[in-house]
Amino acid sequence: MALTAQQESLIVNSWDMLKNDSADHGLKFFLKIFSAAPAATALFSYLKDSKVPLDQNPKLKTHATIVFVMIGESAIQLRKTGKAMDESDLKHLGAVHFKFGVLHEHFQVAKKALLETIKEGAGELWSPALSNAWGVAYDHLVASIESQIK
Ligand code: ISQ
Repeated sequence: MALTAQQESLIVNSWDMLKNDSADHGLKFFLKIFSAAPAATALFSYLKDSKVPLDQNPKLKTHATIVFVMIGESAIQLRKTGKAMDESDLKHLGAVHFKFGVLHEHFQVAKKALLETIKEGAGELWSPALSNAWGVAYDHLVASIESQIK
């Protein structure tokens, strides 16, 4: 299902605010995933030999920021273009997730973590409708990535 105009404006308004703290939200998003699925830390080479705690790892923060911004920008461009992501970016993301054997249930763990992060970050802008709109956009992105994997 595509985004409605109302869902789009909920996303645009909240992203305007959330993107200003992308690094903190991104890190929080990743930490939530790792607390739900500790084995996921093994996917990141830069975490393996690291002695610093996860929440103080600068490489993790940088990577988490990139992923969080990518998800946000994907939601923003969905209504503009009808696509969650450019073909070439999608091919790359499909290949990476295929390589690591990512399954649908992993994406669901990340969805829960993302929606919790947005709830904590959106403050007064948060509503069930906002959460639902982000969920719809996220599902589009995941469906696009999964279409590359299958
Ligand atoms: C894969 N893609 C996005 C975020 C992630 C967080 C933790 C583990 C794997 C991930």
